[in-house]
Amino acid sequence: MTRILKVAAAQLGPIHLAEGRAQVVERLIAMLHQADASGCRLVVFPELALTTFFPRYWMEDPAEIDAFFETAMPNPATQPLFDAAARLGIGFYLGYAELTEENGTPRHFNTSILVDGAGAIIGKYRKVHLPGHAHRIPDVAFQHLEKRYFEVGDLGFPVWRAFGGVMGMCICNDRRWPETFRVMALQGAEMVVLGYNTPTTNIHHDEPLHLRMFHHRLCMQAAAYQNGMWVVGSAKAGKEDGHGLYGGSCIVAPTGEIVAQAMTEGDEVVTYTCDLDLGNYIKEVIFNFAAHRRIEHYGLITEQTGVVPPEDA
Ligand code: ING
Repeated sequence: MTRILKVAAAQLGPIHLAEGRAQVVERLIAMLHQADASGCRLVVFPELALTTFFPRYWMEDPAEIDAFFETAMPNPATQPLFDAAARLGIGFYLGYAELTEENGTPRHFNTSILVDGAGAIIGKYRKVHLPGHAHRIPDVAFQHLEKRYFEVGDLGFPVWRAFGGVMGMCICNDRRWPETFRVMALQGAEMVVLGYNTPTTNIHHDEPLHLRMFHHRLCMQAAAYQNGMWVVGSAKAGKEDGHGLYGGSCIVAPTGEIVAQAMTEGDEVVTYTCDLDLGNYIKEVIFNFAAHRRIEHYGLITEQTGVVPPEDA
């Protein structure tokens, strides 16, 4: 029997500094209902979906920084979202800033959770690939301080049996690193869902705008095809207090084809009826890992972090 999962990439428009979590959660619930009306059973919200993309700001006061984090999940602000999803029987992916405490030490992570149709959290992921910088860069329009505000994720790249298949999660910059998807594919992942907040401009390089969207799609399409999996990416988009984030939320088939994508930079629900068996022929032949991979030649990938070029002749 074909395993069908109708999924929604629930793209969020901008969240301004002045917008509280209650207002955002109302927007998320509205998109849940839209997705439900079209028969979706899984809704993918963006990275850091409860607040503005605060790593763009230099902050020094720990209380100011921690105000962007959730100390519990669900919590009073997000409980209405969990309740609405459970009433509808819809699962969801939610990205948020996680503040937790381990052995008396506060820990800060860029986190996502996978919640089932009964409102139970079945999986948690903490962002591994933190882009940007930890120091303040002078004379730029915005900062990208994920390395300052978050620790590197400590949960690896787990997968879960859910929604009739094997599901994986990642977050934003993770999609640019092929290791992310390969590690989950080696565990049988058939769909990886992710949220992202990607600035429309590059503060380090005068990069043509068309390349931003090209690279975003390239990463997800390559990952989908090379691992025979569905990839769903959901943006927080638009101008947040004047700072642009691009949209381009999309659903990518195991063939590498984009089968649905957002048209706007606002709140927009992008849906597709996914056949979870579509990637089988790709994984049984061309990317049959057991038949074709040669791990005896891949050692450098995990033994070496940076580049070591050959000695000068
Ligand atoms: N944002 C961006 C992303 O990976 C970035 C950062 C943009 C890195 C463009 C490289 C090039 O989509 C987050 N939040 O990771």
